[in-house]
Amino acid sequence: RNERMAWWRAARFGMFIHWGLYSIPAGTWDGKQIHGIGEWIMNTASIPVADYKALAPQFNPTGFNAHDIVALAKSAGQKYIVITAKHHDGFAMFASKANDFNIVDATPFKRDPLRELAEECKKQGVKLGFYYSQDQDWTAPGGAAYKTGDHQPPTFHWDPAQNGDFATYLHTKCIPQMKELLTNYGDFPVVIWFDTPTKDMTPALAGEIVELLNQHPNLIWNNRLGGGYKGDTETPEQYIPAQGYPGEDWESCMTMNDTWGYKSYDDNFKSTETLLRNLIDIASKGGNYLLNIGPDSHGVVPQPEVERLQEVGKWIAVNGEA
Ligand code: FUL
Repeated sequence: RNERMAWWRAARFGMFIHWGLYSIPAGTWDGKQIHGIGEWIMNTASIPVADYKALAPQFNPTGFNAHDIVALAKSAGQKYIVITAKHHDGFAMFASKANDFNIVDATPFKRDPLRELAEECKKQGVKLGFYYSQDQDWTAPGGAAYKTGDHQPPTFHWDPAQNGDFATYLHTKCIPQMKELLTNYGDFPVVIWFDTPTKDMTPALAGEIVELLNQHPNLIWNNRLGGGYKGDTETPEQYIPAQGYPGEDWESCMTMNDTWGYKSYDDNFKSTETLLRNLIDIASKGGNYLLNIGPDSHGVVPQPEVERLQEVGKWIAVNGEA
């Protein structure tokens, strides 16, 4: 374990990337600004599955440039990147034979950004991990959903197209896609970042995923798989624990504004000074800082985020590694 965690413990600072179809509505649906975090828009606005899926043919993010994103992370002093391979909306940002709701098969873009990032990360010496929403999936039948709108228990689904059996979803989409992610990208991923487990993820079902993870003994995964598994890392979200987590590996993930996925009108950006103070606070308590960027629907990183990362990097260059 210590050997496996060594690079991660030394890294201190990483880049989180939330990017997907939700960058198209960018916080607005049917002319209304939708409250809350941008990547949750399908759930918060109860968007029907067919309407949400209709975003895919509009997704052509030709401004995406893996070289520049990896170079940006490097210039900021970030040692690893974790990108949303699939968020709760169920859309795969990678080539997937297991499910055709993916960026290669369902969009005019037809490129696999994860592959491009993997190649650049290898070239530029940055590590790459994948976020994968293993439990919530709002477009696959049987995928779980959290309630944020007026959805009815027990499933919290809002569209009959979401109804189905969770184990079937797991066996036909989640596990096959995890296999793709774990085998198709060369040296990567070094991290799998799970999220938002529900009670659907029983110990037995989670155990099937763990069996797969165990075939990759150097892989680091977080404490959000579900089914009672603790994983390798604690994941305080949007806060810095006062005492850290003595004796544990932990990573505070945080946004620069108030959303993970791009929202066109969220300009509530923290100052570079605040970001630096967070980095120093976290590092001094033995944790890692996973700081998010949210590229827009063209694949372009918002300028306020670029500027802040570059300024953080300049401070690190002058004042030494955190
Ligand atoms: C949360 C998710 O529901 C958010 O959308 C985001 O991905 C955050 C990092 O984790 O729990």
